[in-house]
Amino acid sequence: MGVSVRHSDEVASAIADGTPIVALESTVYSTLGLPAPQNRNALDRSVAAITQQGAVAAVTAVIEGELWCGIEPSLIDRIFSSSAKAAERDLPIAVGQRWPVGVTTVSASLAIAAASGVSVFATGGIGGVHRGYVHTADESADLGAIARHKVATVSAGAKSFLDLPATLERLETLGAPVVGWNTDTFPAFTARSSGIAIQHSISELSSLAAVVQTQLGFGRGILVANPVPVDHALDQHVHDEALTQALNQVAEQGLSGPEVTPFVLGAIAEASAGQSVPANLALLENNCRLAADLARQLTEID
Ligand code: PSU
Ligand code: MN
Repeated sequence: MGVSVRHSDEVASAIADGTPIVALESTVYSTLGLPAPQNRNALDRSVAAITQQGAVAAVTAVIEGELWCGIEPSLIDRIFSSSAKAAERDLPIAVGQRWPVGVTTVSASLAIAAASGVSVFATGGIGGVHRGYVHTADESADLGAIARHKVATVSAGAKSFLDLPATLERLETLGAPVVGWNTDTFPAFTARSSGIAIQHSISELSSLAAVVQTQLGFGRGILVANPVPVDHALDQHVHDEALTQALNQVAEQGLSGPEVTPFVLGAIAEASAGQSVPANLALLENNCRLAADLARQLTEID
């Protein structure tokens, strides 16, 4: 007895006939991830990038207490205004208590994708180990989910406000391989590089697919780190100033738990005078494109 997941007609037929599919989260497209109306624009661009590369996009969410992998187009508007964040551990609550809408984080999306047999997932930047972890023990559920579920995650590394060395250490402990797409350093979301070395850089789609296929064969996941496109990286000075301001605000307001990430993302957008948003959109689109290429290549191996 597994969980029951609903699919749009388009995604249901893609599952049935083996068309490549890329799962997407919904938190990043809600008010928690990007300011309106850019969140809608971000989803349109993400879906278009996946479609152009010959794959089908499957947005995950909880709607009226049901899990969706490939939301029905008539229901998609529900996610743009939602602020009900659902991580993996919230899914049983969201279903059991019939939440009208729950926007899925990376961890929740991976659980739903895996339950639907979808092998590739794209996001912007994953969550990770927060700075000050020794005091708060705040580590995103994303990391465990990336390792545990039989799905490849494509992201522009992890967000710059995290403790990135600790994030990579945790991925190692959890047994999640990290491979760079044309990079031998870990990307830091709107920055192409954090300066932290990662061991494996891959630049051929066929070898990426072979690595992913092997790890999925173990029934487990992998992180593919794809740097933001050169022209769209956020100016480092603008970023650093905005980040310092945002982190000070978190400390002043004594924020903790699931509200930290949306707050910091919003504060960075504000403090960078909106400059972080186009970078965010560009890297999302870029990850969707690579994820679709990977999904296509995987179906060719099969
Ligand atoms: N990356 C973004 N915007 C976001 C997130 C990631 O560019 O909104 C979301 C993702 O859904 C991710 C979540 O899974 O933040 C992590 O939250 P937390 O740190 O509370 O685990
Ligand atoms: Mn947390």
